[in-house]
Amino acid sequence: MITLCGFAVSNYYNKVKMVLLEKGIAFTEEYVGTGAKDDTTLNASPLGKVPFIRLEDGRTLCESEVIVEYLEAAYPAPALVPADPWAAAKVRELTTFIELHLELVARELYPQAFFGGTVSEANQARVRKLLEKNIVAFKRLAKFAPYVAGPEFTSADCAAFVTLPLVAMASKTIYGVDLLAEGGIDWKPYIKLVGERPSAVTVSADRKAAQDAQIAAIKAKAAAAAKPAA
Ligand SMILES: N[C@@H](CCC(=O)N[C@@H](CS)C(=O)NCC(=O)O)C(=O)O
Repeated sequence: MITLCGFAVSNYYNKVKMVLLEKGIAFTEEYVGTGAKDDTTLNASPLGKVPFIRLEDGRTLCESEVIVEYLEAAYPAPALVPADPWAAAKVRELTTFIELHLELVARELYPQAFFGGTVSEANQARVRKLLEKNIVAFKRLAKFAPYVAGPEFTSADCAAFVTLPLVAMASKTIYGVDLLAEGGIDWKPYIKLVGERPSAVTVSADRKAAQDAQIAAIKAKAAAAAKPAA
């Protein structure tokens, strides 16, 4: 059985998990946090990023989109990428756009948007310019008809489902404006549609449970630190 390593709050982890669920592939999950220093983790994921997968014979693979492509090749049915090479490339083009030009740019905002850190005003301004430009470009490619690549649900939807709300939330928190919506991407009905799929329901419920547990742990730590020594 495949082991999916990482954690349920990670968007890239959740993209792969959604693909596994959509394809009905048997898998187990193993918690691996970021910043690992041990050889076993670094041999599997040399930058210590999640997710990565481990096969039963111990072979490992990192980089979420590479994992998705492996799963598509090894478990072709149900297909999440069209058989036609051009249509397949268009699906991959969208995933690349979503991850490279939206997520990776918005990620620079996460320390302040989600983790209580700060992002300098200069960086906020730089990221905003880039995001605005990239969102216009994404709008030219995305179909939302009703799925991001057209009438069929594809692996690009697994990327879009876990990414678009993050980009919207991060920009709303930092700039007070949901840059996706402002750029004319009506992402909420799309997320609602995809969110009704059993794979998405599972991913979202697991992510919420993991987020709630994280918040509870932070609160417990703060309460313990505030307690006067006996
Ligand atoms: N390109 C990688 C990105 C994975 C990634 O950035 N994962 C985050 C969690 S969502 C992570 O591991 N961050 C820790 C780090 O960058 O050191 C992929 O697609 O798997």
